[in-house]
Amino acid sequence: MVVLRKLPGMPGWPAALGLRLPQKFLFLLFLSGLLTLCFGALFLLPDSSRFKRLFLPRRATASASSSSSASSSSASSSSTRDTDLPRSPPAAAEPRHASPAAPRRLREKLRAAARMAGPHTAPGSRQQVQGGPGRAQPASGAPPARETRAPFRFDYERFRRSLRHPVRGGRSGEDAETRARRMKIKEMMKFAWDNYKQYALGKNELRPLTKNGHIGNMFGGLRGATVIDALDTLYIMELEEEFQEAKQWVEKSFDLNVNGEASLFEVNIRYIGGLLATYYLTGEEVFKSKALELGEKLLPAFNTPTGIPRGVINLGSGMSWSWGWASAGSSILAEFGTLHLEFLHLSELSGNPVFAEKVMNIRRVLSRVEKPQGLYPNFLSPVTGSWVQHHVSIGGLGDSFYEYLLKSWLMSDKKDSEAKKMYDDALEAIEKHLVKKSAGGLTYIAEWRGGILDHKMGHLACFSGGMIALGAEHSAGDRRQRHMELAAEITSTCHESYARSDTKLGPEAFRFDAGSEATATRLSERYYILRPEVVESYMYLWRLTHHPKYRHWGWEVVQALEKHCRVEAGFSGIRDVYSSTPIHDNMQQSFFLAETLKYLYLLFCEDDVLSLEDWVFNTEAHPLPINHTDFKAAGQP
Ligand code: DMJ
Repeated sequence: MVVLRKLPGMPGWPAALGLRLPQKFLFLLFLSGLLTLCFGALFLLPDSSRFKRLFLPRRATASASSSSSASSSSASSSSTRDTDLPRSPPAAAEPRHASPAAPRRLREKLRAAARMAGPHTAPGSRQQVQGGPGRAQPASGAPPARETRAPFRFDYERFRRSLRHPVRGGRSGEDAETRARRMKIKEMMKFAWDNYKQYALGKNELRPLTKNGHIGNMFGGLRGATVIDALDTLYIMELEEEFQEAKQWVEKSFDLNVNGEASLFEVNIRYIGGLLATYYLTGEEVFKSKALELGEKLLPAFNTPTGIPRGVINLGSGMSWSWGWASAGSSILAEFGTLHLEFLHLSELSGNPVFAEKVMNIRRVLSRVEKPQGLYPNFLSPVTGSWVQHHVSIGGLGDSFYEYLLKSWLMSDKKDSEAKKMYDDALEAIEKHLVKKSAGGLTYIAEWRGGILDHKMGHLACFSGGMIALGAEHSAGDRRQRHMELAAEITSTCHESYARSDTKLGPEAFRFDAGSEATATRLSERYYILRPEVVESYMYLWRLTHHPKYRHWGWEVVQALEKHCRVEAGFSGIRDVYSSTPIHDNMQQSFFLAETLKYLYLLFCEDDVLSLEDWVFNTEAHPLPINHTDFKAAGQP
């Protein structure tokens, strides 16, 4: 109407009826042009899928699907390098609606949309995962695109048939003492859970002295870290009622629509790991869908020039950044190197390769970057892909990166030979440069700062006894024997760090200098926060050697926990392991239920409970299945 009024000599629509023939002709010509323009615009508007569905013939949907997969193929290959990817990509399925006869501009526009949607439309993608800021859903809340193929479905029954042992074991034959000790650990788990439930359900951890909950700032507004971390332990220990309580909380109260700053690493190992493991153990869909939904929320952290994710992500907005304390905006080796196992399973369960692509890209960057003396420093720039500082450690900041190399290979049923080679090479460099023997004959793994050794081992580094033993078990000849000995020696050193304290619990870090041997020399390193790494190594060494000393040492830990950490309403860390009447830190860490108690329990189980032939444990002790059947090392070329 506005246009009509502006035309010279045309006062309005009724007056147009009185026009002469050439004028009428011109007017009709103009009108038909205008209509064509409007009709065309319906297709070119960004949110035009509803109109297209109305106007395009049905068969166009199917015929366009092949061209959509071609365009999405190029999308996936460039996705991890595109820093400008939108956080909520447009509907990935839109190209399926493009008619082969649609104008070239339209087809180009739709292809561009698919490119922006990136990996969500990668070839072979059979299902869009719902939820999260990165989710692929039709724009403006339009109904989901019509699928032309059957939606992807993970075959849970087939997976269960592929296991070699019942998950909770099937053999008996243990002696009465072993059974009694296992039952004691089960009682400790029930006590830890019951108190958490009573005083802190829905918070992240229990504060057992003040009998309330702790939320903290590690999980970006997510709650219930202890619930998620405890689920699989409750299940394995056959604490059925308690497992149901935890499951109900997940179903009714676990809210993923949060808006806060989370550690990518912690959310992955505790929440995604815990949910995935519980899904595989029970087949309950709720755990799978929550894991996938949360996994989608983590994807924006990978939008960096190298695809190396930043350490912190806002789960609501998708904004991500590096830790303030990490030098020059770097990402941490143990954080971005500890995503591989969980992300492969997210792809396996969703049929969406995006997760596997993200971690395979991390692998690519790490395998190409030059390593000083073959070692992996702990700080890498997500912008340039180069090391920022030459600090190397098998303890904090480095630890689980090495663990995940070995376990990626094991989880792939030994097909992922690249991971195995990286693990072997890294361990060789560690043996050559970092493994030392103290004056008193204790083997330890030192830290390395630009070529200078720091003769210190953190409690965290004590997981390495178990890891090296697990790797040795799958090696041959010389290397097998050498690594098994190294693993036993390191585990023994870690045991010494416990044995030399008044509480028989180990300090946060211990040193081998200035006359000290496996003891903390600084006040700030004397605390114990219910960490699992030492009992984790006992569990692996027991399973792989059956030497009774590992059960004996594990039982010493149980007694020390009972004596020094058990309080009226749960278990608490202590501030000084060298004090026989230690002060409590008022915190029952969620990893105490996920790891410490689980590894202790498994130490007193038969080997077929969560058999190492069927499962690898993620770094939070959540069991993930080995791919005996068809879950190929997804994302590999
Ligand atoms: C756990 O959250 C994990 O084991 C992680 O890899 C590092 N350490 C803590 C427990 O000590």
